[in-house]
Amino acid sequence: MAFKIITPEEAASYINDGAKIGFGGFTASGTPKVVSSALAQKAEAEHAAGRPFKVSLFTGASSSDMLDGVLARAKAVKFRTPYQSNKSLREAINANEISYVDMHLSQLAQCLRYGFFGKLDFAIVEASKVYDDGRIIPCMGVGIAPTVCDLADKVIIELNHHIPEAVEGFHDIYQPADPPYRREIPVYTPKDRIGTPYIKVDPSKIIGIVESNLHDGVAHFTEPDEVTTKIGANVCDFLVSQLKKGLIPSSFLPIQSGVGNIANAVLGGLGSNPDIPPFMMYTEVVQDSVVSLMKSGKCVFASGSSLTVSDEVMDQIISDVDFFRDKIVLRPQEISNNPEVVRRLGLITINTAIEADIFGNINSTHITGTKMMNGIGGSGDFTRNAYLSIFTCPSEAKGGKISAIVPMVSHLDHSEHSVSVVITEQGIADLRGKSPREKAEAIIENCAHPSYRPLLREYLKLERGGQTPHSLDACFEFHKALMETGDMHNSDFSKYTR
Ligand code: 0RQ
Repeated sequence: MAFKIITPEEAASYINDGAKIGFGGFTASGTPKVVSSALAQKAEAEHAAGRPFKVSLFTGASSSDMLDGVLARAKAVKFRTPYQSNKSLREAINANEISYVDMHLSQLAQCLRYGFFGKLDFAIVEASKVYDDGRIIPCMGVGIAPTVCDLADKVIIELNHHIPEAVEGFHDIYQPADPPYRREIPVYTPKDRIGTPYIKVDPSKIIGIVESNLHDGVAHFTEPDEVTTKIGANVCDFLVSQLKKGLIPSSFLPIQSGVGNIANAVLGGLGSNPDIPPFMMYTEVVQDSVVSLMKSGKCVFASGSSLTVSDEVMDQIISDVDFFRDKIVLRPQEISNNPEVVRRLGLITINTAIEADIFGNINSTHITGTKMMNGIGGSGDFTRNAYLSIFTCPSEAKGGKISAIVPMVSHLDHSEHSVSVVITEQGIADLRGKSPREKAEAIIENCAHPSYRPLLREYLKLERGGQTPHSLDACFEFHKALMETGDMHNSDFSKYTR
């Protein structure tokens, strides 16, 4: 080995207060796991000695508790982008202790190259194999790893022995040229490989190799319940109806799906529906359900930025690497989520909303307009450029006290111009070709929970004309009722006049 083996503590010792660190990986998959804990301990020691210590973190997407959690609890995070889903970090963000920039995932690598975030001091990336000339084979998540290895002054590699060297060949590493020299990204089908199976790092920048032997720690999804199963069935019914009408080509189109319990149930539904032909995925996260669909032959190929699977499923993949090698490609997120490629391939995109309004605008990120949940993630990269963009959510949350269908979203992530279809367990609102008034009728009638439909209709009666019949006095009455009484059912539209 041409590089020095160092301990996590030695790696952390090079990192000083104010450092900007770019991490490889995407979700927990491929996220470095051990230097971050040593860094958290260093931060705590520095704080105990009365000295400041905070760093800026740039990752692919969410990471894991081994990175975001330990550093947030050590109060060691100054700045964070582009996405997170960690409880401790979320609490610190919402307590305004961390500067959090919620970004489209496809844009981060290029924004770093353009210099929009200043200079990166360190890259910390996980690898399954390191060659003496500086080529590294990532683990099962790529994210922004190639870009941060190029841009950072110093590189620390975590060599994770849990992922076998045999995963070499799963990755396709490609970075586009920057404007004004960028050409088209030559991905014409989800299977196309356009780059190298390795990341090339300048060997002179590698400080050392830290060894680890750890799972990613991805938890199993909960089994679909009645509501998520019904949402999955509604998505399938909709797609089958589109196939039968010839509005989706009979060979079908590649699918993108978000993460989470609903997305898992939707994919399960697609897998068991005999009217859906075998399909490919062009997505960011390949999750447990996709692996099952590959084994059954329903999903024939998946392109993503990570294999975000439970530890048990990862072990199955590792023990059967040759079965999966020609069925999966792992790309940097600026390619897996690239708007140009998404538009060209004609994706059917399925993402989850926190709330939708009656005109088809979507809030994916903020609770009651103020508190950050996770972030927009890749949902905007895909939605805006989809062949068919679908948003799913249960019609109500928190035991019915919250309606997911509201008069006006309290935060806007995806506008009505980008959203083709809204689906809840109640039904399907196909918004294509509909005016705002027609959209409102379809969403209230088909998607809202029956206990909220009369209130939503009362809201519409307050309209004062115009293309989009809002009442700006009353549009947040649902949210006000929730904040004041704890239940959106207590919305009272009689206090507003037309
Ligand atoms: O709360 O955790 O306390 O039970 O939100 O909601 O229904 O379990 O759904 O896990 O799929 O998450 C939009 C957050 C949905 C996610 C969101 C509460 C609800 C529950 C979770 P509890 P569910 P999911 C790919 C694409 C944006 C990024 C994206 C997300 C918790 O899908 O972050 O799409 N998406 N990325 O009770 C108050 C409401 C609520 C609500 C739900 N209206 N008000 N609470 N909840 N609706 C991923 C990547 O980019 C990597």
